[in-house]
Amino acid sequence: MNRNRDLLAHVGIIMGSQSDWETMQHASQTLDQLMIPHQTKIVSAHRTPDRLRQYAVSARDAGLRVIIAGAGGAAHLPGMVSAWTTLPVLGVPVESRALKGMDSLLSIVQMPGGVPVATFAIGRAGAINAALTAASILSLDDDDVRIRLEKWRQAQTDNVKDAPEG
Ligand code: RP5
Repeated sequence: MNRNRDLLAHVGIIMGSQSDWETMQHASQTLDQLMIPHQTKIVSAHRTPDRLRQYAVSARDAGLRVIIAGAGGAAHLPGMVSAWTTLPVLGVPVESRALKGMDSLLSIVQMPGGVPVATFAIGRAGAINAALTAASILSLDDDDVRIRLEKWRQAQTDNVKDAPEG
């Protein structure tokens, strides 16, 4: 609902390929639940390097406050975005077919000192948690976001059953 309203977006979700959307849609859905305006774009470190640079260097002036970057395999997207911006970059390793996302995870997490990427779990859990962390960052100076985030977490707690069914 709040997706791709670029002028209002506080969070940018980028991914290396259309094939990453299956995973990254969970970040977008989580931000939707929290009513946080965000934009989604395909930006590839390898296939569209100029688009990557342009996106990263203009992100802060465009109003973005956090970037969530998902990629798989030789997952250089989050690190290269961080090389071009001082905004917080949250990296989501997408599960690859060949190596089940271990390649993505290690590519994203092993950044050299001085160029940070906050790295999350492989796949859906990582995408959700990156969105929740983006919300947490925004909540530092936005009480409306803080309240919606607290309600989201409380609803999650309330939905845990006492015992398994079936
Ligand atoms: C990476 O290569 C993308 O992030 C994607 O996870 C992976 C495979 O891309 P496709 O070949 O499916 O486009 O750059």
